[in-house]
Amino acid sequence: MKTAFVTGASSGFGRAICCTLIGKGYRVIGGARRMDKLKALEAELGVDRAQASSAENWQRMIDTNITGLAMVTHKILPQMVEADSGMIINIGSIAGTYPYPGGNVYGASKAFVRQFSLNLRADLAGTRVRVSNIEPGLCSGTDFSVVRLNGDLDAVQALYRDVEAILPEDIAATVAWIAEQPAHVNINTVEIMPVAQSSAALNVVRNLPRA
Ligand code: 8X3
Repeated sequence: MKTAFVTGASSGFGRAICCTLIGKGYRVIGGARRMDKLKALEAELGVDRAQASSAENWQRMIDTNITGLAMVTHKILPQMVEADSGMIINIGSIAGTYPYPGGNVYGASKAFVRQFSLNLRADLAGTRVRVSNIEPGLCSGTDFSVVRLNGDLDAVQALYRDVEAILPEDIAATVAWIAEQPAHVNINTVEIMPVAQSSAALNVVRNLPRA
C-alpha cells in the first residue's frame, strides 16, 4: 500500500487531497498545525498592499510558506533518499510567477516554493525521488479568499460572481494524477487556472505627478 503524508490536512486543498488519495487506496498521514484555522490561513496568504501589511503578517507567511516547507522537507528527505523512492508534491501558486497588487510576500513565498522544488530536483539527480510543484490560480471552495479579503463576505461573493473557479477537488485530482505517473516520469510544474482567468495587461498609471 502506498503512503502519503499530507500537510495542511484539516481544510482546503489538504483536506481534498486526503479524501482523494484515501479513495484511491492510499494510506494517508495528515499533518496540520494546531493554530486556530483562520490564523493558520492568514499565515499562508497575503491580505494587503505591501505598504499596508503588518510585519507580523509577513513574518507568519515566511514562517509557514518558506520555513515550514523547508524544514518539513529537510526532515523527510534523507529517509526518501535512503529508500530511493517517493515523491514530493508541493503546492505553489500562480502568484509565484505573475506579480499582482497585494501579492507581495505571498507571491514571493510561492516563488520560493517553485524554485525550491526545481532546485531539489537538481540535488536529487541520480536518485528515484521525484519532486513536483502545482501552481493553482483562482480557487473557490476554501477559506482562502475569505481570509485574503479580511472576512468581507460581500467582496468574496463579488470575486467569485459569475466565475467558475478551480475547486479543491481539481487540485486533489492533479495530485493523484502526478502520483500515478510511471516511475520514470517526473512532472516538474503544473500551472492551473480556471478557464475564466488569464493574464491582463501591465498597469500604467496616468497623470502621476512629476517628481
Ligand atoms: C492564489 C492564486 O489567482 O487567487 O494562490 O491569486 S490567485
